[in-house]
Amino acid sequence: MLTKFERYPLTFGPTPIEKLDRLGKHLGGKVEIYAKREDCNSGLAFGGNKLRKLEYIIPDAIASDADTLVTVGGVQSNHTRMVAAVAAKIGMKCLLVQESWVPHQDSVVGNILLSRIMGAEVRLVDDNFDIGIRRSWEKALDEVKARGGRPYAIPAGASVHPNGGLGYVGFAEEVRAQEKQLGFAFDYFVVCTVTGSTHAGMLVGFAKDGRQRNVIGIDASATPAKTKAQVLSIAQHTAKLVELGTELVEDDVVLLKEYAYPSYGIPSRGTKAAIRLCARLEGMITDPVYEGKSMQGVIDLVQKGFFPERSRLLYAHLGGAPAINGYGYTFRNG
Ligand code: 5PA
Repeated sequence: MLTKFERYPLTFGPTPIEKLDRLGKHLGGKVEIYAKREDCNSGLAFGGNKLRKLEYIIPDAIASDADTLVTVGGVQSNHTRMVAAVAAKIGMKCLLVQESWVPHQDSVVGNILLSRIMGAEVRLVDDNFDIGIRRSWEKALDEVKARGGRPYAIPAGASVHPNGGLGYVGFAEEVRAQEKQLGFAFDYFVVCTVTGSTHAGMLVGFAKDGRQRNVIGIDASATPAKTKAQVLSIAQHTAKLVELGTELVEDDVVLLKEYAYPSYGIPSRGTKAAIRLCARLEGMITDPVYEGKSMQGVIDLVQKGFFPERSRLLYAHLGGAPAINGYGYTFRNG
């Protein structure tokens, strides 16, 4: 589906699929749980989902003769850390706008620390969480121009960029190839959703064999209406780009909003319990902002019998572990 698009390789190649046997047994053994380890996808600053997206964006940045990548996220944004790493790797400058999406966040450890070490210019801005186009980011783009630079604009999460959905179309194609080797097909895919292009790309990729409604999005934005609308619009745009040939509709976007409480970036007691359980049974680290919430979703849905017996589900582990350093106090007793 992606052969006509230029790709700048930033990842190691197909990511491994690992069976989470102890977690599956602990939850009753009625379903099989697997994880696709997108968190181990690259040597660039601990990797994660943004690299798949950036692989289809960077060719345009290079062609546009830009010299500075400019993007935006919260203080502990994984996305901004990934853009800083890519800028270093391709020899561009990097300006990161880090907004106050989460209250009381530690701004000297975790992702922001890594971005600073990689030489990005980090700008702290006192604006609250929103997945839309940010004024602070537009201002930063203007400033780079005013000082004679050539900015390249990457929106939050690389999502509403015209090519933002392509990377996760590739994820679905990769899974299809791995299913052939494994000798079975997955019944469900679980994905954490915030700015939307990860989920949207998967919808387009899995729509190819009619499985788009088997993609279960777990909202971590706590603004689910906005996130759902953004997933749908990115999916529809991406479907046109890849000439999918089928129209994606609102009902194709399955987005569960039950696990995002109390708010974006704040882990609930259930999220913290999920992080601990997964770490203690599988040695797999999930974070309090994203993957801990989607893991909480997996655990709760399995326990509730949401998935029919003998289902095989594939949890997309999208990265994000460095952010846990910003939550040291929360886990001070383990
Ligand atoms: C993020 C996003 P989407 O934004 O594509 O929906 O992906 C959600 C997601 N898991 C899931 C991890 C580890 C993520 O980092 N992160 C954002 C960031 O600024 O880091 C874009 C919000």
